[in-house]
Amino acid sequence: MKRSLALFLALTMTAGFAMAGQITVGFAQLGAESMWRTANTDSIKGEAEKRGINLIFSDAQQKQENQIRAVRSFIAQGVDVIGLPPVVNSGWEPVLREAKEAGIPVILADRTVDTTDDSLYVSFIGSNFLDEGKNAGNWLVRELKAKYGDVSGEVFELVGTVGAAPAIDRKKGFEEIIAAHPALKIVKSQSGDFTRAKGKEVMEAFIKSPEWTNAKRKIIFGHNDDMVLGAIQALEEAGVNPGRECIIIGVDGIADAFEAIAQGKMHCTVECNPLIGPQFYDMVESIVAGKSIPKIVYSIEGTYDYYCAQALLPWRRTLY
Ligand code: GYE
Repeated sequence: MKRSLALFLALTMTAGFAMAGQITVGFAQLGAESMWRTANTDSIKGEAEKRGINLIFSDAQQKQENQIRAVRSFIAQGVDVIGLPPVVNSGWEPVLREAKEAGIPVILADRTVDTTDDSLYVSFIGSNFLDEGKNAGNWLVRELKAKYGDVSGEVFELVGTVGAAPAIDRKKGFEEIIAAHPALKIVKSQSGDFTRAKGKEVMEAFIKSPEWTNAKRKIIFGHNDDMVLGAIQALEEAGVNPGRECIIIGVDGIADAFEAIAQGKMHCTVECNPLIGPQFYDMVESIVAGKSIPKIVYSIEGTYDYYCAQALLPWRRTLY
């Protein structure tokens, strides 16, 4: 009796007092590691407020165990729908099964999971990371052909979080494209965990390597713009002119990358749209209304280099 009273109090307090008929969503955000993520969080929070949805939001600080704990607490609180951007793609089956058994639909928002049982989540909303890697590779091949007439060079790769879907697939997509050009090779590849600080650290180590000293045409491919911006800082501190001495490609399309491109410090950014709040809650509302929903919803994305970045920077600042 006492226990159930305590449980009742705990539940009503953390659920944020949903009003009758109000939809409650638990969103287990993975962290605040990049500008992409900040924009994504703003989109998820802002759109909930606009629609009058009771959002229970948590930040796992890039730790899977924190995300799992958050999902379990959403299950205990009996939310209507759970939103989950999984920090890494493995190790989710037990907790997803718990949600399924409790009858709570989980939408994978942004990143995917590696499972053979796709009944464990109702849908994935986000980007096609494989295509993003291919977009980066295709832009590079085109650029090398246009600028030098030959497709060769040494790629220094800043990898995202180890085991994360965007890191795995961006690498795969990029490698698929450059595989057709044997003189274009990845010579160094290391994780910068999608953060500016770690991107800088990894670049500092790259600069000291023999591969860097021996490289004839230096190319930097970062799995996100924040790591690339950290790398640019490392290059400048080491007296390297990033725009002139390297070819630099990032992913996300954050406004700071547009600015770096417009300043001639970076060459290209492949778009990855973080503003998925409206699509996410459209889906939540459809689920609650008992409507059927698609299993995958991909964002439509482009690639931006000098002329676009210069012209579009003011517009981009209004987005992310
Ligand atoms: O590209 C990166 C962020 O999961 C698509 O996570 C997202 C990635 C994004 O840290 O900047």
